[in-house]
Amino acid sequence: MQFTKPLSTALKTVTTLVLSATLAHSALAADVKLGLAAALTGPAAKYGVAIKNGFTLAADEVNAQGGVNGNKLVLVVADEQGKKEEAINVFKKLIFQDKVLLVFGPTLSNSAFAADPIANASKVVAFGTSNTADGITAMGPFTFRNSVMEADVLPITTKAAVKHFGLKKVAIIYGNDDAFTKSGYDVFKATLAQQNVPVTTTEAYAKGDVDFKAQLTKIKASNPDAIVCSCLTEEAANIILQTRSLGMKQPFIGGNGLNSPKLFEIAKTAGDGTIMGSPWSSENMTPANKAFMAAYKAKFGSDPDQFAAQAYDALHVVAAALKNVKLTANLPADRIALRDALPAVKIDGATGKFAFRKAPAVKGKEVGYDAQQDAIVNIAEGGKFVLLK
Ligand code: 1QQ
Repeated sequence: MQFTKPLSTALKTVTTLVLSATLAHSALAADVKLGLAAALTGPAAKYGVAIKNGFTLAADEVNAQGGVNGNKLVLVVADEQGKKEEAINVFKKLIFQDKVLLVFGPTLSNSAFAADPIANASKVVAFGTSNTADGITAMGPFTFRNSVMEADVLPITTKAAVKHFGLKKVAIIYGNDDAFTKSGYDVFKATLAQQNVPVTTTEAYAKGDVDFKAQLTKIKASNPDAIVCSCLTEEAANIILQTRSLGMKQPFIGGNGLNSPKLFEIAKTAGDGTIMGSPWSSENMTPANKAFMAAYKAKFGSDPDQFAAQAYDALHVVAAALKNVKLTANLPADRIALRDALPAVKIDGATGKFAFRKAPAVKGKEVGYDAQQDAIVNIAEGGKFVLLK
């Protein structure tokens, strides 16, 4: 080697080389940042906090076992408050500022319809763990979900409820300004028509309503055998309580939104007899679910719910995909590589056997992936959901 440069310059070159070698090395065994946009405040926090807990538990488990390919998973959590505008802000922060590899969330379908287009435009996976409305994965090829859509769950739930109670006619109540409650309503309406169950009356309410007496009085007058409720948990709990105060004894049939312990914190045993479909049950005694439930209780001091279970499974799905991704520290390429590794993942998790299913085709558009998972039907007894046998 010829020493043509002054010594100080040569030293600088060496230092730079050493530094970049260190950087390249740390890029290989680095932190993998995964964003989580969840409703941690506001009414949807009933779901969002359980979701955050599920993710934290799973990430801690993966990291305790050495991470993924030696990389530590780091969750970057942001509160989207269950609001569309906040979901947009939080997605932008996670994608452009925090530079996460993927974004989990948001909590509500309503917010996903606002925020997921940003992820798709930025070629970053938006992975919903609680979005069950129709059309979520039609938003683009970067939208994935492991939440089972209402369209898959409600026909099974309705059939079981009709048989269990011998229902002849039902009334419907639903929220008409939320993507999830509206989508659940559309599915219930089609399902009831298909199963030849007449609807005595259909009543709607708006987000934030707390008094449902006007709608319930009409439902009472129509004398249904049961009430179908496409509602989020807090509204459902208040509707159930007000139904009882009007002297109505009908059982309820609901979707995914009802599957929260919060329903019973408010409605107590007034909710008994409610039938609801879900991929997850605390009575599902598979080794994976037993381990999940015990670990959750040990860490958070309370029992998990469906939303915690789906979040927990989603982290394990992404960890499984990451095992097959060679991270390069080229963020846009890594984001796409992770997207391409996801569809093949299959796991046996807290919610049972899980696989992805390509979303129904939309003309002229690329679509994402839905959950391929069986739903089970639960009934509320003594203030909690148990398997309907
Ligand atoms: C949705 C839902 C809610 C119940 C989320 C917690 O399923 O908004 O799609």
